[in-house]
Amino acid sequence: MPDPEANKDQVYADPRAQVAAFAFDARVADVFDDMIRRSVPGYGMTLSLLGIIAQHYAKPNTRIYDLGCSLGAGIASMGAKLQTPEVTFVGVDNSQPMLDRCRPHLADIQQQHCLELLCQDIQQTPIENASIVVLNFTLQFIPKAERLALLARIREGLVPGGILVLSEKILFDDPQIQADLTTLHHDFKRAQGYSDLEIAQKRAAIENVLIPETIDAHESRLSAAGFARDEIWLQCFNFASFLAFK
Ligand code: GEK
Repeated sequence: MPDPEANKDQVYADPRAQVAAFAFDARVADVFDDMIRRSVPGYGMTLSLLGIIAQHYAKPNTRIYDLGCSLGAGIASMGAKLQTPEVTFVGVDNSQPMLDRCRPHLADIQQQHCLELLCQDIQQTPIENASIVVLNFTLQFIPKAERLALLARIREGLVPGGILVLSEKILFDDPQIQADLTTLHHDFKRAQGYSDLEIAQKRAAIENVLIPETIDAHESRLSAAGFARDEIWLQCFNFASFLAFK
């Protein structure tokens, strides 16, 4: 009988003498779906609405990129909604353990759509003929100084009318709001069953790995990258998703 706890995130459940920097290794990949659902408020909603967004913006004979695709949840959501068979999904992630587990998750999607899965740094991925590019909680892992060049290449690779969906953990300029929304995020995690120890150790592990920025910083960069306009279409506490238009 399958162990119901097998895919439950317990990575930070036991006390560690030293907390190493967070990595998308096999242990994380095994439990990643549970980890992100219980860690990112609004994650499920972001995914299901991504399907609706894709229905509206996907164009025949174009490519749809999911950069930092992890287990393929974004492609699964978009692919299930799209009646347009003439699109090619391109999922990219530089974690081999993630990609190894991604392909079987996308078996159904592959029956209906072309699918390419690439194990590479998204900074090296050529973006071509794209109607939709998704960066669902991935830009935050790219060094800050390299984010503009990536966004400019994405904009360049979009067809007219193409969009970028950019979801990120965000910071706030006002220290009181920053403190309150961090507390609410931790309250959310506690309500999902994480202990104070798990929350503290994960926070220490991810601190210098996931670098969030303010909404203003994101919007200024999207504009500098050449996007004509953008809007936040979903925000849950300190997590937000932007739609940016070529
Ligand atoms: C989802 N979008 O389920 N190149 C390629 N992949 C990278 C890079 C890079 N430079 N840096 C990080 N990654 C997914 C969730 S998770 C978000 C995305 C999170 C990959 C990394 O291996 C991981 O799979 C993903 O980006 C980030 O909707 O864990 O908060």
